[in-house]
Amino acid sequence: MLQLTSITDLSTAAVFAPWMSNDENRSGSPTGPNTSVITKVKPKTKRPNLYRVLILNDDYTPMEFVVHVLEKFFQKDAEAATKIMLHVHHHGIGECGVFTYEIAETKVTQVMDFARKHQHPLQCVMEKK
Ligand code: TYC
Repeated sequence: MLQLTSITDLSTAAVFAPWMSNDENRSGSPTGPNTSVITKVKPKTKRPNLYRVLILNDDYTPMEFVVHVLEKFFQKDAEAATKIMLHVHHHGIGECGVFTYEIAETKVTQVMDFARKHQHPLQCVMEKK
């Protein structure tokens, strides 16, 4: 007879080793006749580290250029982009988005290259959340 306790969720699995008799387990200890070993499988999902991409205020970059950057690289519509730009203008710094490390790094590089190409001093940085 197989002694199985109830399996209550999908992360629970029975592990059977076909080369072992039913009265031994992986530690080699007998568990008694006709006994199965139930092993829990841990879901191994990890949340990625997240990074804020921020832009900084300065006295020279035109407001329209900052709005354009937010539309072009951060998929903001005109209203959202204008709000962020004005927040940065008044408070000195503001969030463009939150991304995994590689994406955040790419955004920072894209914005810095684009600002430099147009000879604006706009600064863009990333910060771990
Ligand atoms: N302060 C700039 C101006 O008055 C506008 C500006 C806003 C610049 C946001 C940078 O990240 C910035 N022209």
